[in-house]
This record gives sequence, C-alpha cells and structure tokens, in this order.
Amino acid sequence: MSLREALNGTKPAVGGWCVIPGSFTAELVASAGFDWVCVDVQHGLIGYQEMLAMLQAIAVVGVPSIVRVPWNDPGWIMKALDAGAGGVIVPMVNSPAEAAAAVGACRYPPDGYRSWGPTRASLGAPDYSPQLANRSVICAVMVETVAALEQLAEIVSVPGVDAVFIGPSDFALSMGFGPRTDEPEHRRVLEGVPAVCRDHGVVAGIACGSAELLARWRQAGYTMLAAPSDMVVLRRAAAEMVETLRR
Ligand code: 3PY
Ligand code: MG
Repeated sequence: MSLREALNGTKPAVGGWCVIPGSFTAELVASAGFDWVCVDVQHGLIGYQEMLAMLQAIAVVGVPSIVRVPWNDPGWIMKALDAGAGGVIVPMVNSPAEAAAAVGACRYPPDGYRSWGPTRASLGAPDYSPQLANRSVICAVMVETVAALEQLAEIVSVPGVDAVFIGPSDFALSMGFGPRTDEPEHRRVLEGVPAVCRDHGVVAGIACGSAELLARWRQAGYTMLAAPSDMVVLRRAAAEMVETLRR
C-alpha cells in the first residue's frame, strides 16, 4: 500500500515515529503494525545515512514511510524523497507562500521545482516518472504556530498540500503556554482544524504524546495520528519495569 492510500483510507491511519537512529529500531517499529512510519530527522537523532538505512528497513517490512525533514529546506526535502520516502512532513510552515515552497520542492516541473535524480526512489519501479512521482509523493505541512493557524484556510488551499500536520507543543509555545499544556483554549483551537482540512480535501494530522491524546484527537476528526515515538515508548516501558522490579 502506498502512503497516499494509507492516509486516504476509510479508517484513521496511525503512524509509528522513529527518533532513535538505526535500521533495527526502524524495522521493529515498522513491524509493530502501524499504517505508516515516520523517520524524524528534525528532532530525532538521525542523520542522512541513518535515515537512508531506516527507509530501507521500513521498506523491507512493506510499510509506507515518511520523513520529517529538519526544516522547510528544498535540499533536504529532495534528498529525503530521492532516498525513497513516500512523503515529507515539513516543520514550521507559517504561510501559504511557505506551503507553496514546500509543495514545489516535492513536485517535478511543471508542478514544482524538484530536481531530477530519484536515486533510490525509482528502484524497482520501471514506470517511475515525474508524473507518477508528483501523483504519489505526500507533502504534509506542519502548522504549529498561531500565525500559521490564522491562515489555515489559505494554507490548505495551496494546490498540492496533501496534509496538515499539527505540532501541539510548538503550537502551545506560540500561544504562550508550556509545551505539554492541556489548556482548554489550546485544545479548542486544535479541535477546529480537521473540519477546515476536510472542507479542502486535505488530511488532518497531529503528533500524539500518549495513547489517551491519540484517542482524543481521533475523536476530534484527525485521521493521520502519530503515536508516541520509539524513544518515549522505550523510556516509559523501562521506567515501569524498574518500578515494578523495585516494589
Ligand atoms: C510539536 O509538537 O511541535 C511537534 O513538532 C511534534 O512532533
Ligand atoms: Mg514542532
């Protein structure tokens, strides 16, 4: 199944999230049954070579992959796509112009300005072409500031924006709250996002720090739901194990 099919299915698509560098953890996360897996090169401790090996490991399992690039940087977006990511999550997209720049980096001309060189992306795909890539690659733009949210309708109207991905922590900071806030106003505003996305045929995604938050955001209408990262899962499980053993 392609990333696009996974995100546009009838059921919400739950994603695994990798911040630990290494192909084995990526393979492990991909094998857990998630609908898609993100390799996080923004806040994850992952460099380009590790990202490549992780994309290979995820592909072995047969799960769609997406890379969160470090920034809205065409060089990084194109390198992640050339390495075979099914799409990119682009941080801190604060205006329609920035969304258009992110989309343009994902699409070959005439739809964008992606440079030709699908080194790994075209492997095993004899029919790979600019048109096919333009149709299949997912461009998810992160809305994670008050300024971006104020322009949400304009951002989702940019042709080629496939998904909006909310960063609740950066959004909280931008509202003047702490990164793990549960302020009603933060929640209320984010609950309004899926309807705007739906009206424009754009997928609504969000990062979820816990299973409880994932259930909350699914209830609110988000359909691209990122589960807590490999690091969070491991840290919590290890702490629980130590606590149980010391009782
Ligand atoms: C945020 O919450 O700001 C994020 O980017 C989550 O990954
Ligand atoms: Mg963020």
